[in-house]
Amino acid sequence: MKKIITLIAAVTLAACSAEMPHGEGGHTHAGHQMDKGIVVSSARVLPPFPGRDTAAGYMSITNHSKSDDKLVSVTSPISGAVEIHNHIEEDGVMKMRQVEGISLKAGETVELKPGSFHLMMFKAKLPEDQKDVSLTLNYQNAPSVTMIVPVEGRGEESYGSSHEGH
Ligand SMILES: [Cu+2]
Repeated sequence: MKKIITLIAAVTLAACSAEMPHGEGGHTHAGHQMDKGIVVSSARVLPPFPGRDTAAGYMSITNHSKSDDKLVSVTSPISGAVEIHNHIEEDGVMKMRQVEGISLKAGETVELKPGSFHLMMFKAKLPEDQKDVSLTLNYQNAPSVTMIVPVEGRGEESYGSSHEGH
């Protein structure tokens, strides 16, 4: 873990140095804050199945910045424990695993979707009439972002059993 942090720090430093020659006015922020940053799209929350209390979260994350970053944690007022998971194939069987975070390589898009990376929101408090959920995404380098995400199936057609198998 320490090794990874050092490596990313080195990459960020290199990106900052590369931007120095521009010498734009008001260049008081760190280099990575001057980029377009990280853009999240198609974010949605799948409510728990009847009798369950675990909600799932899906989205598409694009890192438009020049340096690699990482989604390290997610928080939400509806759940005291939001975990980042991945599905990994082991001996031909798909297994779900909690992961430390999701690497967001510069210029690349990562999809959180069924059968791949996803968010698990345990003990979710999501009343029937609640149509959206606040999610805060915490990155290793970029500033944290809080966004309002629609609850799937509430106000539009549901994908139904897309998170089956949990
Ligand atoms: Cu999961």
